[in-house]
Parts: sequence; C-alpha cells; structure tokens
Amino acid sequence: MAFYQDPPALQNQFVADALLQEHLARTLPAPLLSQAHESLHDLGERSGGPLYRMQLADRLNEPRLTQWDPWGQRIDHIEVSPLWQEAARLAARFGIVAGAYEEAPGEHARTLQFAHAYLFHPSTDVYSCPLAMTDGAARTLIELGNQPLIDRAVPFLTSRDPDAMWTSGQWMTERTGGSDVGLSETVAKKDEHQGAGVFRLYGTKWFTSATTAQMALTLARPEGNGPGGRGLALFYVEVKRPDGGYNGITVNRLKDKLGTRKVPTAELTLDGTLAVPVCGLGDGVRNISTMLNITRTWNAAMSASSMRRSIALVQDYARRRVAFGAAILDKPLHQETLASIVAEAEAGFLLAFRVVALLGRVERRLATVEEQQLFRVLTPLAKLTTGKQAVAVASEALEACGGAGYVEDTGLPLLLRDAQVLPIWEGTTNVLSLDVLRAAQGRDVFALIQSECQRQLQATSDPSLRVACAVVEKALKDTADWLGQVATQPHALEAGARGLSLTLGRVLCLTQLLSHAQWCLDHARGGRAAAVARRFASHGVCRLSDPADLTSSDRRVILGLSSDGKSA
Ligand code: MFK
Repeated sequence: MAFYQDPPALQNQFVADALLQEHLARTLPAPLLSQAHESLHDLGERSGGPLYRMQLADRLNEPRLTQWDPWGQRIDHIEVSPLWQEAARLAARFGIVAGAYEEAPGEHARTLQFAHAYLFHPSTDVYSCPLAMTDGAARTLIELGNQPLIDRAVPFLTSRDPDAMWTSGQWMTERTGGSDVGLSETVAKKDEHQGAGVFRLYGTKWFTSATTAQMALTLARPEGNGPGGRGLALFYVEVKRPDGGYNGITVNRLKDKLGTRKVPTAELTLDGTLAVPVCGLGDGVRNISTMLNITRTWNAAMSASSMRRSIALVQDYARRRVAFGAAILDKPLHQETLASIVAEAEAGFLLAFRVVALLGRVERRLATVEEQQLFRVLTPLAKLTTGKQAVAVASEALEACGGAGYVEDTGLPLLLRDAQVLPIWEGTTNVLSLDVLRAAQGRDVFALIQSECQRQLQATSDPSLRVACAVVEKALKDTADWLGQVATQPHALEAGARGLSLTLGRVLCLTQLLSHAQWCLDHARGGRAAAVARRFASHGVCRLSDPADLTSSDRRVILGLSSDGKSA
C-alpha cells in the first residue's frame, strides 16, 4: 500500500503544556488556580481541537475591504474572516482582556489573563493584536485618569459580553515611520462648535492594525504646538459616528503584508475626525507609553505562545514521521535540535511571565520602587529577546518538518510568517535596545538586574545547576566590565546597545529557568526543567560586542561611509 504521512496533531494545549502547568502552580495561590482550572482546560481543549481545525480550514480567508456600495456611496466596509469573528466572541467570553481588570485575583489577575491569552493566541491567527491594543487603551485611560473617557469606554473595553465588548486601535505610525513617532504630521484643530475640548484631526495614519475597532488612541499635533513627541497630544477617537458612518475617516487600502494576514491593517485618512484629548495638549509620546508597555508585554507573551505552538506541532510530527528506520523523535540529532528550541521557548516564556507578574504588582500599587523600575526595563528586554527567539524557533520548526514545513496547506509556513512581525511591531530590536538605554537614564538598572539575578541564584542550590549558575555569574561580570569600558562613550554605547540588551535578556531568561528548575526539583516535578536550564546555558547568554569593534572605524569602512560620520 502506498505511504501517506500522518499530519501533526494537537492535544489539549493546557494539559499538554508542562511548563505552563508548573508555572501556574508555582506562582498562583492554589485556590485561585483551582477556580481558573476549568476555564484554562476548556480553552486548551478548544485551542488544540475545534479552533485549530477551524484555523486550518480558514487558511485562505482574508479580511475584505469594500470601499463603495452598488449606488456609489463610500462605505469602507471591512469584513474579517470567520475565524476572527469566532475569536472575537471567545475573547470576550473567556475574559482575555477583562480578566486583567477584575478585582478578585488581585496582583495575580495578570498571570491568569496572560495564561488564557497564551492558550488563545496561536489558534486565532493573531486576534491577540486587537486584544493587546484594547488592553493597552483601557489601562492608559485608567492611568491618565480622564474620568469621562474612563466612564465612556472602559466598561466596553473590559466587558465579557461578546455583544458589548469593544476593541481599540493604537494609531501611531504615519508615513514618516513607526520608530521616530515625534515626526508625526497629523494636525489637531479646535472645533468650538462641538464644545470645549473637542478637536478635529487631519492627517494620514499609515499602519493601523485591526481597523475594525470601535475606538482608537492616537497622536496628533495641536495647532501651534512645537515639534517632536512633546508637541504631540494623545487623543481618544470613536471610529464611527452614532449614525453608523465613519467619523471623518476613509480607509485607503488594506496592507498587503508578509504575515498576520488575518489582521485588517489599513492606511487611513483622517479628515475632520472628532477627537478628545486624553490628558492635556502635549507630551503625547509620554502619555501613550503606558499603552506601549502593555502591548510590548503582550508581544513577549505571544512570542512565547507562538514558540509553544511550533514545538507542539513538531514534537508530534517527529513521533509520527519515520525515516532511516525509526521515528525521527528517536534520532539523536533530531532530539538535539528539538531540545534546543524547547530550551529557547521555555526561557522566553519565563522571562515574559516575569514581566507579566511585575505588571500585576505595578497596577495593583503593590510594587516597590525597585519593582517599578524593573518592570520599566524588563518590558523592552523581554519584548526584544522573545521576538528574536520566536523567529528562530519558527524557522527551525519548519525545517524540522522538511518539505512539508514549506508547503502552505500544511498550515506550517504561517508559523514563520506570523512570527516575523514580533521583532518588528511595537518597536524593532534596535529601537527597543535604545529604549533600554532610555530606561537606564538616571537610574542604575544594571544594579537592579544584578540583584534580580543574584536573588534567584541564591535560591538555586541543586548541584546539577551549578554550571548554569556560573554562566549567569560570568555574564554579569562580563557585562559590568563591558559597561566600565563603554558606558562613558555615547557612540560606542549606542552601537553596542543591541548586544547589551540581548545579553541582559538572556541572562534574565537563564536565571528564571534556574529558579523554576529548583522549584520543580523541590516539588517533585522531576528534572525536566533542570535539563532545560542546562541546555539554555549551553547555548550561551553573552551577546556583547567587543568594545574594540564599537570604537573602531570598521563598521563605517564595511558600509563604505566616509570617516566624518556622514553617508558617502
Ligand atoms: C501579539 C502582540 C500584539 C501587539 C499588538 C500591536 C499592534 C500595534 C500596532 C502598532 O501600533 S505598532 C506601533 C508601535 N510603535 C512603537 O512602538 C513606537 C516605537 N518607537 C519608540 O518606542 C520610540 O522610542 C519613541 C516613539 C518612544 C521615541 O519618541 P520620542 O518622542 O523621541 O521619545 P522621548 O523624547 O525619548 O520620550 C518622551 C517621553 O516618553 C519621555 O518622558 P519625559 O517626557 O518624562 O522625559 C520618556 O521617558 C517617555 N517614554 C518613552 N518611551 C517610554 C517612556 N516612558 C515609559 N515607557 C516607555 N516605553
């Protein structure tokens, strides 16, 4: 009989995830975890079952923009895929935003919320994007304390009712680019006819994700304001008017992207869009930074989630795939490859969920000053570290499936295309490395990170983890030496910022793995986590550039640039 390969299959994604189970048992009070168990189990079942099957069947559906009705009216109607319609209902029902805002779980609300989001994300074609922005908008409105806007929007943004829940956009990027947001050209003009404090916005938003939202937070420059991010103000916009028409918005086109193809990302023209300032008429970049830190936390946790999906599929595939006389899961070289991506994925998970736990404490006003500062710097570190891991893991996962990983209707190439956005949106690796330097201004964040690591090393006593602990110690010492040589040379520090950030991110990953491994050993959970920690340590954590390279002219010579610092 002819041979046909079994496709990879998924089990209940909560039950099958040893790390998630261990982490929740380690960090949550037992009664809280037991209350949440049913919901996590249900979501894990859907994510590995009906939602995953629906995702495969929905593969070719994409959002459709209809700009005109048959009678010539401009309507700009966007229809999202059936999977996204289902995802919207489930997101509300499972409280994937709302959970973070409910009182009962206290500081643990964030861990529970992100555990749900982690299970939900990989079977819903990045519906996490509108959820991240919705969460960011709710938190930003609450933090900035604009009571009328809180009363108007937050109950909808944090609703568990699928018919009532709103999503929010985050409209920052313009044709001037997504990184240097201070260059934004959108202008805000007062509209006295609409009442005091009402503005109309005029400009183009170049990359607005999930444009089907009911509201957005956006930046615009009130007339007469100065340049840069300080001259921008943060505005609240409702996308539609009460009569159902757009609020001075036209959808020029949907973006034709490499991945996240279910996300209806659009170019918008704002032409007299009614908007209300959220918090004064300046400092827009500073005011939207709460939203950025929330969406960056989502990015890190969803990177971990997408890595977990890659691993679940390739491990199952390796059990079913026979080559050279055995299942490839029994082949030592294939085992090595899979063990290495598992180590990267689990490291990313623990770093992301450390940030999630800090966020929970910061929001509930339980965090010490050190924890607040740690949250500020760990957010970009976790986002940039996990974004890079997610692309590498997805690429390796496709390769582990051979040619099948390169064929669209297996659903596998999606893993790589959707991962590639993770190091790009919400700040590229370089922009976030510079954000780490920004977060370090005026405070010794390296000392904070050192004491975070030392605390965890002190709690790690098992002899099998000693070599991995020494890797952390050495990396911290190397980083201290590196900073000693480079910190006072601004150009060298900037040039070395990515290596510094990746090193700090990976050191933090390893310390999280070590304390998790120690907990597993102490709680009869076996030696799997310790083996993961040792494996990650063997990958190395130090990514620092040689200070001599950073100060030499080599990079300019390589790029053919003149020695005066200008492009040739
Ligand atoms: C699955 C996951 C889903 C994720 C969904 C994502 C979908 C969303 C789609 C998008 O919208 S993507 C667009 C996201 N855009 C970015 O992430 C912007 C990237 N660029 C940066 O982050 C730049 O660093 C930045 C725009 C912040 C630079 O702007 P400026 O005006 O040069 O900033 P400046 O002057 O250094 O800082 C202004 C103030 O903000 C300072 O405070 P002060 O006024 O008190 O001095 C900064 O300290 C503060 N600030 C900046 N970044 C901060 C921050 N504060 C806290 N946290 C931060 N991250």
